[in-house]
Amino acid sequence: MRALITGITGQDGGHLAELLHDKGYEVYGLVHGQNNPKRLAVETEFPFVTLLEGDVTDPTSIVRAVETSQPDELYNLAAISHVGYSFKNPTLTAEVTGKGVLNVLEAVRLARLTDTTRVYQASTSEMFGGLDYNRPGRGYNESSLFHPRSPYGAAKLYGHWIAKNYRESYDMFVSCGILFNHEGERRGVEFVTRKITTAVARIASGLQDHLQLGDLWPKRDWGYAGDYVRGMWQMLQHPEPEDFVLASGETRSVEQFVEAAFAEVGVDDWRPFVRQNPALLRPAQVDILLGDASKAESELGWCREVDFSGLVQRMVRHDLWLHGSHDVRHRRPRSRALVGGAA
Ligand code: NAP
Ligand code: G4F
Repeated sequence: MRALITGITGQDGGHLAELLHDKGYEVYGLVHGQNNPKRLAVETEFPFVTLLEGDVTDPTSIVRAVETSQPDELYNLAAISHVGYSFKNPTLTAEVTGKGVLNVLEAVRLARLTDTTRVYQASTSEMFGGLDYNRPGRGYNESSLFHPRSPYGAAKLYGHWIAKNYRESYDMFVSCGILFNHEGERRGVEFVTRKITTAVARIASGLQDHLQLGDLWPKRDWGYAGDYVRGMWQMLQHPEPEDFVLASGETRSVEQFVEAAFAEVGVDDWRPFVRQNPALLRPAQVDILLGDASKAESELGWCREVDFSGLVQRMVRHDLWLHGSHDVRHRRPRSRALVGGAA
């Protein structure tokens, strides 16, 4: 089996490359930019991946990548994925995160692979928006109403609907995973969980004295990325292309994440180490996300293995190891992920 992953240099791209390689796939990955610093990290950590150059905003390059790799499965993970950044760069976000999906789907059609290539589209819980009027008690599921609250969410909603349109119009096997927040050792440090665990490790190691954050009250449904990429693969093994929610079914505030991360290094009174920076506030906020993954659990047999405390623990331990704490309790973690990314 051959798989092409767009977004190979991102968090999920790494986890998925590892999973598919372990399953015996020939793995291809798309890298964009003429001198992408993350390329070397992928080459070092995943030497088994064949890297192809291409940008989802450049249709020709995607057709070329699809024709070269002839994938049985195509995982479209490429995106501008940072919500805050999308407010500052809405046009670029629309091009990459929205129209990029169309370019990927068209590439499969132009390469005449609609009958053979199964496509996974990385949709998101950001499409729900977390408002009072559309919030179901048990959590958002595949039938819940969408109300995106950011240029990122709006671009993803276009990607979601064009993916469904290609499924219906051309009978393509295109499945959309509506994934709630998933984190881990490979998470970019621009996202709040990794920003927190990096800072906690550095504060504990005497390398930093405080952490600047935006809003502490928003709630997210946080899971572990390794569990979620397994769900992506399971969606493409399902007999029919459908949409599936992946979520933990629990929601916690940013403040609760901060508290749990500091507790890992024995700090109960974390407030002296945290300052709010108004520059980190967003023009519109998603107040609360909570997902209901019942469909994926019953139809795919998906379940998560890492719970919230396990997630926080492995991220803090990884960052303690990465940032040079000499405390013997901070053994090198089992993960092979070495790359934290730039601040
Ligand atoms: P990520 O770490 O931000 O990775 C995004 C990837 O997209 C990177 O490899 C990036 O490459 C690539 N990319 C950006 N612009 C591109 C372009 N013009 N052409 C080709 N590639 C481009 O995101 P992630 O956390 O792994 O998430 C994977 C996907 O799932 C994304 O689509 C994200 O929106 C979606 N999602 C994520 C979550 C989550 O909680 N992690 C939840 C729901 C949905 P460079 O880094 O080399 O620029
Ligand atoms: O970690 P975040 O940036 O993730 P967010 O906005 O929930 O988006 C992530 O999850 C989505 C799925 O729901 C994905 F589709 C998306 O690609 C991305 O992976 O922020 C989480 C919360 C927000 O409420 C944010 O305002 O943390 C708050 N926050 C507070 N201080 C901060 C910060 N977020 C960031 N990134 N940095 C801060 O300093």
